[in-house]
This record gives sequence, C-alpha cells and structure tokens, in this order.
Amino acid sequence: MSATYTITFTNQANDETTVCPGVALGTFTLPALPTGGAYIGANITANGIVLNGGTYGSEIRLGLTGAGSTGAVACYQGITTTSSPNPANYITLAADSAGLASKLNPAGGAVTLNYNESYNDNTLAQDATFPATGTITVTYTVPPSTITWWDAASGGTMVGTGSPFDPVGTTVVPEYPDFG
Ligand SMILES: [Ca+2]
Ligand SMILES: [Ca+2]
Repeated sequence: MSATYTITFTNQANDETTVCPGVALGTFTLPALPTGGAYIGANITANGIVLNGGTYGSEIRLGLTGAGSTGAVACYQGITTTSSPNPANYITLAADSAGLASKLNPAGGAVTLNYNESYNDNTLAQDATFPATGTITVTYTVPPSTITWWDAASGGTMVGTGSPFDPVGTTVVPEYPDFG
C-alpha cells in the first residue's frame, strides 16, 4: 500500500551547509502506521528546483530529523545530472528508497526535511532554490490479519477477515486498517 503527503518548503532559499543533515528546508507530518505495519519504501519529490551559481543538481542532499524520523540521520541524493539545467527535479534515487523508509518512525510525527550540498558553489547564497511544495510517497505493509473483506466498495457487509481470503465466486473488496 502507499500514501502521499505534501512537504511544505518553508525555507525555500536557505543558504546550505556541506554537512548532513544541513539547514531546515521544509516540514511534513506522518500519521502512525496501523499496529504491526512497516515502511518498505519512500521517495521525496521536488519539481522546479532552481540551480544557482553553476551548482549541479547532483550535489543536493536531503535528510530527515524530528519526531517523525528515527535512527541515525542520513542524507539522500535525488538528481544525478552533473550540469545545471533549470529547473531541476529531485526524486529520491531508487537505490535509496528503502534506506529513506528506514528513517521514518512507524509511530508517526512531525518531520523536518533538511538540505545540504556536497559542494558549496554559491558561497554567499543558496545553491538551490526550492519550490513551495513537494511530496513524499511512502509504501508500507500491514499484517494480513488486520485486513477485512466487504461485498461493496462503500458500505456493504463484511464477509471475511485476514489474507489470503477465498471468496468462492463472490465479488469482494478488501478494506485495510485506517491510516492517515
Ligand atoms: Ca553545489
Ligand atoms: Ca551556497
């Protein structure tokens, strides 16, 4: 299953550092996962980043802090282009998706997204100017025992629990535990 949350970039033009996690860039809030749920993937997307002073998009690193994050802070790359095309679009590299997911707290909470650069090109101002908002899309699992099955997509009657469930010729739809 997956869910997408809006990231509000409250500091679109902060001058960055070259140390992870860097300066505060934006915030988003994660709800608690259903009991027994686990994150398996996560991708941050930010479209329309302006690269300043000849910096490369590949130098942008983003890391999470705050109650909604967990574990040692790590920073992730989302652009591989070693040039300065404007605008540039960040999306967490596929190879980093599980690593980023491991930093999300299943208990939920507020998360601060932080920004640093692997090299400071624009020494007196920010290397990258961010758009007003971005998104984080998370994928997660829930225990099969928490899934219920219904005979209609809305309303209807519960006809079974758990997964797998054999409907024996009856049309059923799954209902996952509330999340978000
Ligand atoms: Ca740079
Ligand atoms: Ca700079």
